[in-house]
Amino acid sequence: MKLIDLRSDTVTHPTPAMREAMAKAVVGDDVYDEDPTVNQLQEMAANLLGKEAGLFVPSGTMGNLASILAHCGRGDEVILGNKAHTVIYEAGGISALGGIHSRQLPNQKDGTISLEDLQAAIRPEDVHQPPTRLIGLENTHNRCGGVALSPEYGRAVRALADQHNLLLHLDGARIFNAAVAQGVSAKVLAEPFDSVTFCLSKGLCAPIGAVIVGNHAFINRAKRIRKQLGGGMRQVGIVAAAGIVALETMIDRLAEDHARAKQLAKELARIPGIVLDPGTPYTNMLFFNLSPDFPRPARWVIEKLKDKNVLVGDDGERRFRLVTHYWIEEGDIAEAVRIFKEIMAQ
Ligand code: TLP
Repeated sequence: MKLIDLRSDTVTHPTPAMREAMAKAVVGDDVYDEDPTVNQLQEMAANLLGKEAGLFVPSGTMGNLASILAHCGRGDEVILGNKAHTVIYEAGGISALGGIHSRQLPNQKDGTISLEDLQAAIRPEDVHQPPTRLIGLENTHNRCGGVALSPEYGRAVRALADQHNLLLHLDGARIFNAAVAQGVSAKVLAEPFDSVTFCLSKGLCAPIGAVIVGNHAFINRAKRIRKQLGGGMRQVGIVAAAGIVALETMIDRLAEDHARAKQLAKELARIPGIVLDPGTPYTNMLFFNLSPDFPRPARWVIEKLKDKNVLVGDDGERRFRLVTHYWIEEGDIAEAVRIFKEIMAQ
């Protein structure tokens, strides 16, 4: 029986075309900048996002960490949303390893931080306060339901950052989902930012890796930091080869994942005991709650689903997260819904 794994798009395996490209990849020592496949991937990434240069890193977490460390010194402050992945899921790396102070402002339901809150949080020149250096945003925004931030919002934050001489970083782990969902290019979404991290190993299906992009000076600083973090890899073209296939063939099809998430939402909404977040899903993520009258916690439902080969994520006692991806096919949605219905009626 097929395992229907809806926990995350991080669970995706490489496609057959990726495995073939990996087997045939021409490699070199990337710490010497001599891996032609890595160089090709970095150049493709930079072009796609309209930046001068790119840097291949092992994970989205390292991409955000190296970027923020490249922008901020010890004691500097970065403004982040309180639901940002960097705040919740990156083990406090920016503080632990960079001595960077994070100022966490409320994320609105649409994944943004209000311009008023941003404006009010920017510190004056004052010896008592850490200097504000950077603003970090996330697109799509994971904990805000996979919602996509618009190009207009990015530009408005850029204008504010410019008034105060601040830098802007984007955790664009799923920037291509945001682009496809809004019918705009990733370049347009990336344009207001000094640096962007995006992931190859989520909806794009590559087994490992993320790329950070920005100007040459930023990428040079990030490269030294990547080395400090132990992320200087050698014949890593073997992995980058899958990333090239990902960028060439896996972006436009993300629309299918979004359509399947919508289909899943429509059918789950009909099951008594399930209460969908209004407006959801925006992209490939679906968040929903158990209704107050449902007698059991999410964990109970999750264990029952697991017994039937359906894996879903929880996001609190009575809340779920389901994520669609390349390996979730048409029939899997109907099957997952059928099993959900059966369990919710027990
Ligand atoms: N997110 C994972 C978990 O860590 C929660 C997931 O299953 O969604 N930025 C964003 C917005 C992310 O969602 C993630 C991964 C990362 C960064 C980190 O990427 P990796 O896992 O490559 O370090």
